[in-house]
Amino acid sequence: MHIMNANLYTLFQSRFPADDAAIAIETAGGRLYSYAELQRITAHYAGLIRALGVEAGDRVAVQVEKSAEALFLYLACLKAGAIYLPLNSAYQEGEIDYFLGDAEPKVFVHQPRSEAWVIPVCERRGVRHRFVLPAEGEQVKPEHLRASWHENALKAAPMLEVVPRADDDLAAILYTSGTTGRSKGAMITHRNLSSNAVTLHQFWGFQPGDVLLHALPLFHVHGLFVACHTALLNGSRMIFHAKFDARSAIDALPRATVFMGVPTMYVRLLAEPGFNRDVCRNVRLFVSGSAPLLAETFAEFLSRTGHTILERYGMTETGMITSNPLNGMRRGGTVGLPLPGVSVRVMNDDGGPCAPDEIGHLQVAGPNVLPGYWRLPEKNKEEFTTDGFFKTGDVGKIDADGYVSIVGRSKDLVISGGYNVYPKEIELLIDELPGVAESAVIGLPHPDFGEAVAAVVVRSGAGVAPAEADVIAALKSKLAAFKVPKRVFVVDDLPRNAMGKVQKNELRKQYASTFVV
Ligand code: MCA
Ligand code: AMP
Repeated sequence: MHIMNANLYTLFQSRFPADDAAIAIETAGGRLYSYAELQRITAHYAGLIRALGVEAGDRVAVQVEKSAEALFLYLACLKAGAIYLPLNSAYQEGEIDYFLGDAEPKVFVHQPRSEAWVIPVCERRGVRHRFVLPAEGEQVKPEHLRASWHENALKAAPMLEVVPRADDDLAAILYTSGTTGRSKGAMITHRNLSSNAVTLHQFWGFQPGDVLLHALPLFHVHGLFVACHTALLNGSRMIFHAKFDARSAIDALPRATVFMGVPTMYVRLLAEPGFNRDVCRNVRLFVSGSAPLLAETFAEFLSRTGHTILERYGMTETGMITSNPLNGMRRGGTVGLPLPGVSVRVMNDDGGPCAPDEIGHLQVAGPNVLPGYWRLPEKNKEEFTTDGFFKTGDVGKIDADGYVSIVGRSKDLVISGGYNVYPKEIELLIDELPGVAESAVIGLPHPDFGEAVAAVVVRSGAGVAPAEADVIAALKSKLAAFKVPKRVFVVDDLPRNAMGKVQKNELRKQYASTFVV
């Protein structure tokens, strides 16, 4: 009997262009990688993964800046049947230490600049193999050559076959912080990824000749899965910008047909006087997601460019859930309709279904939804309903036409520039600082990031009150910079309700105009 290989790489391979010279990636430095080269380098990378003794199901952790090679490393993990564990390049030692301890990867590929602390962390966590992969254009220093992922891989025998994987086998683990302050690994299967990729490719009408301007980071769902998967399934060229920069994006946009971004990127494009209809003349689709798109951004974009931004909604745990339609009505302020094959429902506090337009808890089921969290069986019970729906923690409604709107969150979460920040993780660190009795971390409206992180800190009775700059400096050494509060307010006490619970709503009101006028 012939059993289909459910490995996502097999799906990509079946869609790669027949023309070997077709370009897969164009970097900002002007380097072109053809689809043939993508496959050749990926095969070498997969060969090294195998040579290291990584077996199907073993984890490979990766914390590198965006580059074509970083994408090939992801593809090689798929091909070799390893579980890919991408980590934000901004994470600091303490954060990485936790992830390596929890996921127990066999291999860690990291950025050269963090070698000094990575070596002891890998030793402590029993990570057997360590390599470096520099950012695009970054020279490998001679002392790093021995540990260079790329150089070593090119010496390894290429892996030509694709390791067989079943639908439910894990392809990736992505850590998301939690309301307890402890990150949990979302286990993502080959089926989760392939079903969502095929759906989006079709739903967004990818067509021959599409070129994607890719300016998102490669270590989260939006940039790695949503953007790369649709482009790879289409055999498209991706113009890779290692970092989003509005002016560089404006220079590249005339050669692109599709752009995907977080709302901050749209706000920054609109802030450029040179951004206009002409720049967007060849673009057929602008997609926004990861955070709420403000109605004013949606409207200004339409008047400046003639384009209606297509807003969609998703989560690390579920991939994409809803999307405004390609051809039908794209309704600003909504995240569109459930994607084909994905079930979305709104439930009230008692667990019953909400009527149209009634606000409640959004829940989702479908082939895109994760099977559970890495080694956290109790979390799996909490986060799923008994009939198998995943509780998103988002609060919203569905109108009579089926359009979903998100109106809030039941989880204590701040989304800053498309990055999720869980207040609890930061509060735990602030509370350890000298002179601090307790703290509350909140999100405040911010013109660039949508929401920005701020902390309200209560001084302890006896001690010297901590200075704002000291709190920020202390956190910067422990946390990725995007999580560090942009402002810290020192107060005598926090507002509480009758039950003694801190009223963050009150704080949000009190400090609402911190970043906006
Ligand atoms: C950078 N900084 C930030 C953020 N980004 N602070 C708060 N929030 C942010 N998002 C800080 C840096 O730490 C630094 O601080 C200073 O701002 C300048 O940093 P720089 O690197 O120059 O910033 P940037 O390159 O301009 O970055 C802004 C950005 C970036 C382009 C909007 O944040 C970004 O790429 N966001 C996209 C995130 C994303 O891909 N999300 C998808 C997750 P300092 O000066 O103090 O060091 S997937 C997801 O959410 C689901 C599945 C979904 O639906 O998509
Ligand atoms: P993450 O855990 O980083 O994958 O972030 C997922 C969360 O981002 C969701 O639960 C939503 O709260 C939020 N999100 C994603 N897309 C949108 C959107 N279009 N509008 C509002 N919130 C969104």
